[in-house]
Amino acid sequence: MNKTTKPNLLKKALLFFAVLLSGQTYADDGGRLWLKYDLIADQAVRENYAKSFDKIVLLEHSERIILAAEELQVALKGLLGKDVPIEDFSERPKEKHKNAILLMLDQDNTKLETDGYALFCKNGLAMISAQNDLGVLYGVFGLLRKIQTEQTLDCDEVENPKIRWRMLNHWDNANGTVERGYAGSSIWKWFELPERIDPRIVQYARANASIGINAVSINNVNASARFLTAEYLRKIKGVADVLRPYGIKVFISVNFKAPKTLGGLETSDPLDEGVKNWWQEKTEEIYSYIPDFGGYLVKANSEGEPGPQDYGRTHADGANMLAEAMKGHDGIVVWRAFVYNADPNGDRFEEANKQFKPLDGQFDDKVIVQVKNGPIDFMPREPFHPMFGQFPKTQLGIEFQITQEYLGHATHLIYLAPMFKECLDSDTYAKGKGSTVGRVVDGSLYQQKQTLMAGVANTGSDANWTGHPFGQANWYAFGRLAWDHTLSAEQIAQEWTGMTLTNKKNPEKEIVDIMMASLPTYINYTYPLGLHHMMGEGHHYGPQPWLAKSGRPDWTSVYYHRAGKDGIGFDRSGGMSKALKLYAPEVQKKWGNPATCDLNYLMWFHHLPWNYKLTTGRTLWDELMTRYYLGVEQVKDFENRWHNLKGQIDNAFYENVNSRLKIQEREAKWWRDACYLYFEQFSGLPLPKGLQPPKRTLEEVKALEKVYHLR
Ligand code: BDP
Repeated sequence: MNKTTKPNLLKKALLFFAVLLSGQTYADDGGRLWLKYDLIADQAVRENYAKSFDKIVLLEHSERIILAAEELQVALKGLLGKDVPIEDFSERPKEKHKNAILLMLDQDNTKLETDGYALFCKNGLAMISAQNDLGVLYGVFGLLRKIQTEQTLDCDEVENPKIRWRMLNHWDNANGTVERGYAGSSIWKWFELPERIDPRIVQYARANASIGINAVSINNVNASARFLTAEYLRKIKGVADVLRPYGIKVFISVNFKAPKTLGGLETSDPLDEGVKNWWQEKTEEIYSYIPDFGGYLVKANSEGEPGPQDYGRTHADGANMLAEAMKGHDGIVVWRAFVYNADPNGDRFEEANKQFKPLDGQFDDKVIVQVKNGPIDFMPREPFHPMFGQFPKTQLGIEFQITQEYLGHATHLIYLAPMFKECLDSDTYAKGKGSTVGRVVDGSLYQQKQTLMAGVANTGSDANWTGHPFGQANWYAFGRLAWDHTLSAEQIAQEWTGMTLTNKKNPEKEIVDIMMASLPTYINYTYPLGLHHMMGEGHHYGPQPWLAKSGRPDWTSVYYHRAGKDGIGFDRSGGMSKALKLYAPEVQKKWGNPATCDLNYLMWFHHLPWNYKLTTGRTLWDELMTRYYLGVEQVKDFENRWHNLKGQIDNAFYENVNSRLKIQEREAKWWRDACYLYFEQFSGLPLPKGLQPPKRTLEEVKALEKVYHLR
């Protein structure tokens, strides 16, 4: 290289390459995620790439472009077994090159947007150009994805992110635990920061950059004010410094009462001058540590968290006050719409719309209102949240849950991209046909400037990051969809499988097929036909459809399924609540009639007799039971198909999934038996022909859940 890289960058680079390489000397623990860079097994494919790449040429010189080049160099060494030198031509940009990968900035390509990249590859030349150096880094990962999945290099494409903020929300606590985390403890290791930065944070940053994630909120939305103390700000700065080279900005979840608890003020009223000043000073202090601080994430007046309503103020008052404190900086305020504290007897489905509708148009430009994909709470299948499409004057972002709180934690194999897609592709009809949730969220429907897709992270200190090895695919898929929500779930599954497990046609297809069938399978043995919220109390694991008493009626199961002698389901078309009215007329029309309502959402909107005849030709009871039983058979089928993959993919990965599938089978039966035995008391009907009743009793099945509450 003609120019020397800065020493701190070199040090960091060496550190992470050391870790990267050390991962290869032991059995694969999954820690390298989809960035394995193992030698491509097919010699012909490998040599074909190798002959095209004799050098990496920098036509621009910046720390991040050097980082990108070094990533490329390490990857090519691993994938092709070839040392490809990096050469700096930034002062001789006119020179011609052959068999090279060119990294450059390009301000003239009008198709390029911020952070996007253009990738051209033909005849031994690959050119990656972008408006900024982060785009170049993304382009490098884009090219690597093609090589890792063994594509022919013949391309001329421009990739721009559809969404501005592609964010992971960590629900990590100061004591190292992770709320709803199933993969070990927090990756941040707060007690070691800032003196010791765990090298895994660098790996984490690389993985995120490789899928375009550019923002991370580091702590639980049920936030401790401790994260705003100088002590913690120094720790957060330590994290931010490591994430920055990879283009990732840090956000902090804040506790709305912090002016009182931390600042010693009398109040935290957002309209109080002292409170405003406190936030302004706090914000300046944060920027003095983290000059590119992303902003605040706020859970307010929800599930007991403090908020502006405690002082008779609105969500807009609270959010705008924080936005005001951000003025003069690039930061934003992400204000969550997951609120349901008003009326425990009403339908939670309606609460966010009720509280936010009068505020449409009142939020500052720096505020994004973050709405969960569905109206209740990350259930395995929810209709899209009725706020989407109904808030033309508010910048809405979407929040998915990547961690599997209601989806079997880390023991069930579930690929979540089809769930994310189902929501993003749903038509709100807000501005006529084609007004999809994806178009609300990417800003194209209402021309909103700030756009956001957030996912509650599933990462932890487990060696493979996510507990269940397939959890990695969900992290990957979330990032890819945040970048481009029009990608298909199947395409993303193929990419991930190719990068992580195998590019051989048959096993790859088999794995992708299992992934694509996994969510419907889980739903079959847990929540068929739109049933929801019947999980074990508190821990949210396993079935508890009999749960009838809790802190609030809408924390029970019976509240949601409403099973009785007369039938089952929550009639939101007018009978039990009017929530369906929150949707556009076209949606109401379709879902409002049980004959035309999507079967997947049936019990979300209708209460129907057990013998109600469905479009499948079966009665409601028979269909429910058929699905419960089918779900278990599908898991067994996954197990058999998985066995055939032995020897065709990494053995540690194989064994890990194999043992988890056994748990999944046991628990699928648990769900099936619980739901059959419990609902049978009301329906009084036999199982459809050919299905065998469980050998255990309802009491025995209930006892399985009780174990979770023993002290
Ligand atoms: C629920 C979780 C709870 C979270 C809450 C939220 O059970 O732990 O705090 O969502 O999103 O699903 O705020």
